[in-house]
Amino acid sequence: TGQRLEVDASPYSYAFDPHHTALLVIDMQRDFLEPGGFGATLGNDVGLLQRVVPPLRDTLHATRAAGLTVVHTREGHLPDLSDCPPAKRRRGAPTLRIGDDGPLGRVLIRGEYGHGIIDDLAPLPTETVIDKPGKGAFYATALDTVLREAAITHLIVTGVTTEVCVHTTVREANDRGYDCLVLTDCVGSYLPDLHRYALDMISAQGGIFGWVAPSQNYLKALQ
Ligand code: TIU
Repeated sequence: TGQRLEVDASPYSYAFDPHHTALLVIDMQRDFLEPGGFGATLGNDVGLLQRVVPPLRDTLHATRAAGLTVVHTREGHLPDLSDCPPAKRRRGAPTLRIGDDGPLGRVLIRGEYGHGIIDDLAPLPTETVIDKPGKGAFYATALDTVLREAAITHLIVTGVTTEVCVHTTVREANDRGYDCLVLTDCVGSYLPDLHRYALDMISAQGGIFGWVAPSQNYLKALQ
């Protein structure tokens, strides 16, 4: 019972069967979106990511209503930091390092308040949440197995940040044979220029990593 929906996208129309497509919501955690979290410790203005929330909330609700699979991810580490490469913790000159005590709890540590997904996008009990130690959602996780067991071949990609965890994940997914559509208003960055270039990089060269489109075009296809 193949169904074929089409999204007006760049570089050309993105076709998907909703039974074989998952919405991937990447790292919409307080640690990236709220003051005092990991993103803020790196020197970023975390307010820039807030514009992603309303369109992503609408996209999440419409996707659930249409019955598609939804998968959320969270970046973070075990309390003993055994899954955190020392190089990641050493990098740069943050105000607090991974594992340090901060206003949202220990920075980027699983189970802490800051590690949680924001209330507006809280996962349902039926939805898979993938905890990942890296930027890419496939590295050292069960994501590929989860998707293959659900016969998922297409990914609608959302979340933060565009040129970091979203990009790494799209590249990993593309190499594993998934067709990715990135929703341009449902991904966001602390660095607007890099956001634009990151989206261009995905759709360039005939869709070298995948497709991009505004969420309204995807919602139109779902209707
Ligand atoms: N720093 C930054 O832009 N992003 C991250 O560290 N992780 C994610 O993108 N989730």
